[in-house]
Amino acid sequence: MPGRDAADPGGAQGDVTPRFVPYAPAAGPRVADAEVLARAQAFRRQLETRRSVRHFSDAPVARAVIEELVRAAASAPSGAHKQPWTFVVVGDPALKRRIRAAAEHEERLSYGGRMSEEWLRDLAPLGTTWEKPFLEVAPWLVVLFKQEHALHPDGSTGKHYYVNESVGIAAGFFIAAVHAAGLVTLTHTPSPMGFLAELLGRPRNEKAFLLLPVGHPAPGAEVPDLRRKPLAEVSAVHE
Ligand code: IYR
Repeated sequence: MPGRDAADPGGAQGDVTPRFVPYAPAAGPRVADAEVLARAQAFRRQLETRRSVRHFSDAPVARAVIEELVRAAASAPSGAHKQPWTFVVVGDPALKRRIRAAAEHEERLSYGGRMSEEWLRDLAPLGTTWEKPFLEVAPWLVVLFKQEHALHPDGSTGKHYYVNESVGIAAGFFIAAVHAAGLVTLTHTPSPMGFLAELLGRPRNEKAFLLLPVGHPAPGAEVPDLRRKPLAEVSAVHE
């Protein structure tokens, strides 16, 4: 290996020579300070209009749109660039019906006693119940699975790193992409979620992470009247 010898402490890393390519935006002019602020503000304002919506229209959304949203999500950074996620996209009405039935079975048990009194009190302002009609009404359900480790075609396995962080970031990208496209979603976490891997025939290295229905909002859809914490409450600065 060029540039490596027995004294190199690189260890296993020494097996691969890193290859770098230009960061494309660095080839253009530096963005002026005022423009940086304007862009940050515009993006922030757009994100602030996002809400978790639970009332969906059954109006169709093209599969090509969902594929773009998944591509956007899959551009997220991940531990050692292992991209430890699988986005399973479900539009089949029969499968959506089965997912709804299984999710509502779990949710009925959760709302009926598995969740603590404090938890139920905390959820009260959201107006959620065990009933999840959106799982059938939304044209698409995107089930995001985390890959706890790699599972190669020959059956061998490999390590994945910071899986929850990586998949959480990808979920954030997905949610932002849905919003930017003018559609709505919510992060649904029927608990326990084991039924999803089973119904969707996922390999043993995958565990359901989030279920994200995607579609247009129902006409007149409402959301809870919530306030976001002000900047001073969510941040601390050491300048
Ligand atoms: N999984 C349930 C309960 C639920 C829990 C939390 I934390 C929420 O922020 C919202 C709902 C459900 O989806 O209804």
